[in-house]
Amino acid sequence: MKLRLAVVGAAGVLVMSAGAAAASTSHGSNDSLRSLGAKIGLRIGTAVNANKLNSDAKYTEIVADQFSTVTPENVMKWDAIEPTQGTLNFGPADQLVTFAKQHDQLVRGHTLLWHNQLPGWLTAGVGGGTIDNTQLKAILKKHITDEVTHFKGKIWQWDVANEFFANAWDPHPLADGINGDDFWVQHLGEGIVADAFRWAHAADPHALLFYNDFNIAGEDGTNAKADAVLAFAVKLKHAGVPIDGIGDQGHLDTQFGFSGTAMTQDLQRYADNGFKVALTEVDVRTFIETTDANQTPTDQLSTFAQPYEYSQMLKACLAVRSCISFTVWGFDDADSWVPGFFVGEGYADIYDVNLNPKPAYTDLQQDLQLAAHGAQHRTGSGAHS
Ligand code: 9MR
Repeated sequence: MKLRLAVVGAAGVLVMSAGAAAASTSHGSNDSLRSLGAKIGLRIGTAVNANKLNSDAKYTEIVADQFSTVTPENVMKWDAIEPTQGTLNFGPADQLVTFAKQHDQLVRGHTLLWHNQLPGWLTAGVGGGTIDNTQLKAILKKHITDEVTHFKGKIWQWDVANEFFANAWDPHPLADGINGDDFWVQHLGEGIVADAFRWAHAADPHALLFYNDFNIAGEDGTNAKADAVLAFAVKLKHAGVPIDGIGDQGHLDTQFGFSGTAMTQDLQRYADNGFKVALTEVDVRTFIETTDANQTPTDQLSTFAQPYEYSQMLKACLAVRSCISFTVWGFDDADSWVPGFFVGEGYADIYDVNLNPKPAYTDLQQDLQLAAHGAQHRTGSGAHS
């Protein structure tokens, strides 16, 4: 079913249409993030909570109207796709893919190879010794092949491998920066990353294949992780591994420093080495009054820092021609993963808990307006006028 929307105010507030005056939503209303991004070839995306899509009308309208690419927040992960070994459950992900097609959106597939959200039968089998490493590799190959084949032709970018590199706090990095404690690296060695790209490419040769991670575009003080990812990706490319792009997740926290300049430089460095780049999971969290359901920040200054960091990330993407999509990791605070993962933090998204746009939304919209149209020419600024 196509959603019909009518009025979208300057701040992106949606008003339901009763009928004939409704504008088609397939390309978003005029001031929507997606429409503005489209003018410069940039896709604006969101992670989608599949439980809300088509069941919460306002949520669904915003997804349709504001975004030109969608990422399933959870329903394409292995535990969702194969909760019981051999029984594949593509239903919820198929619904999102159908929705995206109806609304002229492209899909970022997320994610094929990760240490998290693995099916219980798999981790139990490996832990209990009933799945040995040879079997594990065959099971993984089947998983990637089955999933990519199922969605063949319907996925724009796949996050093939996710979060393989060590952070400063991880105790056992390998020589090239890969996390030696990663589940897959421990069992199958780091060559499994290249295998995953090859298997995905064999199943859908037209999908863009991405390596996805956090703190790999200027957020890491030493830049060691970004350096390691770049060197690794270049090595794969030279070895003929089908890797097209690098995704920086962009999960920021206002309590840490952040340099938009460093992000721009790192994104450009990937681009200069022949990779497409994408901001894949953008959000900016801060400390909140935890007793307040509205996720009000504890510090007034963070209500300025939060939209500022969004804007800096978008500008970094805008500055790099190979940056082809900018995706927020959920658009509303009510659905954010942040309060459940970081004690005392929230306010991470661009819409509030009641699905109203926040200053971060307006900042992104203004940045895109300027990128799309430039500033209006001044009149009356001449010496004699
Ligand atoms: O937002 C996702 C949350 O709903 C899940 O519970 C969580 C489980 O691992 O994964 C979250 O998404 C993650 C993404 O898939 C990969 N990068 C980090 C994201 C936030 O944890």
